[in-house]
Amino acid sequence: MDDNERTQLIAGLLATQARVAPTYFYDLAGSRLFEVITLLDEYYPTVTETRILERHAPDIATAFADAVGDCALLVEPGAGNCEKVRQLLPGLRPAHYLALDVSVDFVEQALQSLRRAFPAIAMSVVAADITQTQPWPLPDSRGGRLFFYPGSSIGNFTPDQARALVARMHAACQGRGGLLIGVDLVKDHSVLHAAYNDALGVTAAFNLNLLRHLNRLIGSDFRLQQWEHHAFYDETASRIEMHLRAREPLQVQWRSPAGSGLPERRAFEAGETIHTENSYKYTADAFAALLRDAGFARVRRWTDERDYFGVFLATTE
Ligand code: AVJ
Repeated sequence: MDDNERTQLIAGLLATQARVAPTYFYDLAGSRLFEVITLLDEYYPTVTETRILERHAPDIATAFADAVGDCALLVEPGAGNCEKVRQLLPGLRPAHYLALDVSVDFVEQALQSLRRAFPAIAMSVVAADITQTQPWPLPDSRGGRLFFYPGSSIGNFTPDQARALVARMHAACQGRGGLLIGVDLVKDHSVLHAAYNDALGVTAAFNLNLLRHLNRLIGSDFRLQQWEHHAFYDETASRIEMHLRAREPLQVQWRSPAGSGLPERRAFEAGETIHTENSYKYTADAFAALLRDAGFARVRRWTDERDYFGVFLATTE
């Protein structure tokens, strides 16, 4: 991490409502904890999406081919363990699979077994956080491009930010391509609440682990026993909010980049929080409208029996 990122991170900690971007959940332990979350009974999104992809991967590949032809480049931002793309590769047969992720080592491990299973497909990983504004490091490709953005990661953005990100993907398709994206849908609040407040406390550990990560990144002295997990559904905003809440009055110190002029400590009152994540939920119609507003010409959707989760294919034609 560079000083610019450190400065942004510390500015977030100093804000009246302290905040840290959810990107910082995913150090090695955080990535592993997230994998455990996906195995929990309460956390329905991953299994539900996987079932939708298993069932409909052939239709999805056909729909893409009908709209734009061969897939020259399949790009997966935030690829993580690369498990979901396995479903797609046999039908889609892209010439090149490019994983973009902040944790290159984690993805590189996953790619080793994927390469053995699909030797005909070129595979690579590049370190990139697509939420940062730098141009995306995409290779030239002849033929259709497909962005694959599963897991409802799009839920971490506000709807305006989400539309802007989708519009960048649309632009990066260069007139011939698509976006295959998974989105968590609005549903009974108790189901949503339980998904972020699991009985085993894995989501709490995942949230608290962010403080360990910060301690390494900015030399802070967060003590985990002084904090607790707090997650709730805000119906008006249509989002889950995750926070870390101070159990008692406390002080935190860190090292700010030289010359940044940023204070190197903050006091938190008991009950004050650090906002660590938003996870927006959409209706299927609202999300289809967002994809069209971002420039895509055509949208197809697949869902599960309970309408818990949506998989959308948006194409340029
Ligand atoms: C990876 C952003 C989709 O919002 O459900 C899971 C992250 N946070 N449990 C989500 C998460 C707490 C997850 N996303």
